[in-house]
Formats: sequence, structure tokens, C-alpha cells
Amino acid sequence: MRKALVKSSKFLSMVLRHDPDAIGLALDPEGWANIHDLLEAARRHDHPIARDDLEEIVRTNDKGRFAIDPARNRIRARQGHSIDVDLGLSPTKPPDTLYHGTVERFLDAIRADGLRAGARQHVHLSPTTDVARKVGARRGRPVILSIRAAEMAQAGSNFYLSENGVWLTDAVPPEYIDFGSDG
Ligand code: HQG
Repeated sequence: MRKALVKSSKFLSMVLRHDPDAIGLALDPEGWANIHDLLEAARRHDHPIARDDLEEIVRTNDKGRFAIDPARNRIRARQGHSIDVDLGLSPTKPPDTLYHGTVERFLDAIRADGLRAGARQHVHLSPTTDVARKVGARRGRPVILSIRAAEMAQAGSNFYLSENGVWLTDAVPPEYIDFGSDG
């Protein structure tokens, strides 16, 4: 993706997941923004984005982070919010094992408290070790944790699968985490 588009994509993540107020934008309860309003607000705040570029960002984004509605009037982030939005996802049966990529320095806290959502609405889990490794590598040498997801679901935890393939759950207690492998 062109450099300017990467910058705009990060700007869109910030606005649509974390801080629409920063540009005076309102999201609806499901996290959708009117595209016309969004582009106006971005322009007013010195971050002009052309409509065609917005479409290209949504189409080519490496993780499918954004969705545009069928009428092509509205846009939202598919996951990763820290603001309270209802993505309308239904609880979904997870595979036996899901993975979480993190780094060494968080392990003591994770051993004590399990995985916490922190600033985000959910803990993010990956279907493969490859994806988890990339997530962990954002912060340093990745450590891959295995989560016994089916057992957790059996015990009553809800799991959700975002439209772009990220598994979400509220929290993972330490007893469901295998700390064995790293990578
Ligand atoms: C760690 C990216 C201490 C956790 C990725 C992680 C993902 C704890 C960090 C998405 C902890 C939170 C989310 C505890 C968890 N004590 N540290 N009890 N529990 N942690 O960014 O999963 O590029 O909020 O291991 O692809 O790293 O934004 O979560 O290191 O899907 O689209 O606290 O972000 O997607 O960090 O990443 P984050 P994450 P995007």
C-alpha cells in the first residue's frame, strides 16, 4: 500500500476504534460512521482523504480492518475497539485451541491474572500460531501462548469471530493457558 494510504489507514483505525471525538465524529451504537461525515471531519482536521483512497484502503487493507456497508454509505472497524460498540457478533463455537502472541515481559502478569482485554473491548486470539507470532512481534520477540478455547467455551465463556478472522473473548483465566511453546 502507498505510504500516504498507510498513514490514512492508521488515522482511520484511531478514529473508528478509539477516538471519533478527536475529529468531532459520531459513531452509531454498532460503530458505523457516515462516510461523507467522516471525510468532511477528516478534512477539517488536516487529514484529507479522497473517497477513492478510502475505498482502496478498505479493499487492500492487509487485515481487512474496515467494512463498508452494502449501500456504501457507512464504514466501521471490524474489531479492535476501545470505545464501547456493539459489533452484533453472535457467540461462536471456537476450535479446540486458539493462540495469543505476546512478549516475555508480560508473562508474569499473564500467569497471575490470565489474559485481560486491557484498553480494548476483548482479548484478541488467533486461529494459527503464524498469526499469533506476527501479533506478538509488534512488541519484541514473540511468545506464543496456546489457549484451550473449547474447554473454556464448555465452561461457559463466549467466543466471537470477527468478520476478519480474529477470535474475541472477554478474558482468559490462567488455567486455560499453556505457556509451553515460544517462537
Ligand atoms: C498483553 C492488532 C499484562 C497482551 C493485532 C498484549 C491484534 C497482558 C497487550 C490486535 C495481560 C495488549 C490486538 C495481563 C494481556 N497482564 N499484559 N494480564 N493480558 N496482556 O494491542 O492482542 O493491527 O491491546 O499479550 O493483530 O497484542 O490493530 O492486544 O501484548 O489482532 O488491526 O497486553 O491488534 O491488530 O495489547 O493485539 P493489544 P494484542 P491491528
